[in-house]
Amino acid sequence: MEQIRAGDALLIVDVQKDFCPGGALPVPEGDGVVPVINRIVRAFPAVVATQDWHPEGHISFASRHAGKKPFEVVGIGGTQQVLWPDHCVAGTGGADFQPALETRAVRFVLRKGTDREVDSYSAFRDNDRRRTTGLASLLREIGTERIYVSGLATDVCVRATALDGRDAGFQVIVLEDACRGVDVPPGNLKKALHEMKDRGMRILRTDALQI
Ligand code: VGL
Ligand code: ZN
Repeated sequence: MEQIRAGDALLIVDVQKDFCPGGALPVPEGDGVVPVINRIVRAFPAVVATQDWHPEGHISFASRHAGKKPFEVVGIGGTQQVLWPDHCVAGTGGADFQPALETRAVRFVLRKGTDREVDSYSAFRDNDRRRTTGLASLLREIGTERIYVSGLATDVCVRATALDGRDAGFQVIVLEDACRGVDVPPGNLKKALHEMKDRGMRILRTDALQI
């Protein structure tokens, strides 16, 4: 059993309508993370939730690129970018938290992917690694040592957030049953879980938490 303690923070990554069934970029069973997160959220001394929050015409939208379709990959300024359907447009209903998500214990909401010209999968920095979001400083400032990661999608934003969190010097625990993956291309979800394990992250189920 894992004891939650002072210095722990829960990150809830992108649990938004557009990533749930019926949304613009649905993650299979995306809404399945909601009851799991709701059950554990109050046990954490600090909770940060992120929202993917793109301006219209965002660089990651296939619609921005003539002749390209969602899920194709293009090279943009030296980084490989998967193209997605338009999703999580700032201020639209699709960018809202999934309505059943318990947000009362959320202390900070961090919006990412707000620059029209660069994507940000990670809650810590943009994909081109030029700019941080300020999250690492914020977490340090409030005394965070360990972060537990939950949300969507395991192989995209959860993965990038977990890896960058570790690079930023935090211990990282990925809560496997509190995440769901897009698995595009197929096999990507398994690959992401292996990669996180290989890089020293602990992968835990929420029933192993003492709450
Ligand atoms: C995400 C694809 C595009 C995510 C965000 O939150 O995992 N996936 N933008
Ligand atoms: Zn996005």
